[in-house]
Amino acid sequence: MASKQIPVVLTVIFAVLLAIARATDYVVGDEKGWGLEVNYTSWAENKEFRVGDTILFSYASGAHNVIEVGGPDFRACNVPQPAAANALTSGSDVITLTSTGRRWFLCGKEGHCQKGQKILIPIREALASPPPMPPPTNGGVVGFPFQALMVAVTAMAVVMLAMI
Ligand SMILES: *[C@@H]1O[C@H](CO)[C@@H](O)[C@H](O)[C@H]1NC(C)=O
Ligand SMILES: [Cu+2]
Repeated sequence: MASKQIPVVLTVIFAVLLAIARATDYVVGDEKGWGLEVNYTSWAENKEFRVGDTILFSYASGAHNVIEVGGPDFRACNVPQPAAANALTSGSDVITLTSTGRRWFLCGKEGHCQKGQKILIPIREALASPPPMPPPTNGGVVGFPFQALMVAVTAMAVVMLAMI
């Protein structure tokens, strides 16, 4: 193959990988789940939550719960009353991140928030157009995520520079 085609091929591969990686399903605390043994600040630290991603709070039902609060309640570990009305309690609670901004969650069980069972989720824009996205039908160019294309073009430029 002519060497001029290599950047194009790499770009296509890169763009496809990016499109596949659109939405992420996070398990809060990973295998330790939602409880008292995880530092959720450091768990969230290196993650990029984006619109369209989901977060799963996994715990033994009854042992904990999940309550979404505002920033001041989050910082003060204040559980809005009545707690039961606001709490998710299934033990397998999925939250879909539908818009950019910040969301705050804590456990409403006595003393748990104070022990660190709270998490701030900063949400950035989706990498691509909002999922679910119809699969490409005719050639795959129409409707292709704009941002993915931008990244791909940048990657192509980098590859071409490297080849000079
Ligand atoms: C949790 O992690 C954050 C960030 O890594 C750190 O600043 C904080 O001190 C930790 N908290 C505890 C209780 O260890
Ligand atoms: Cu708890």
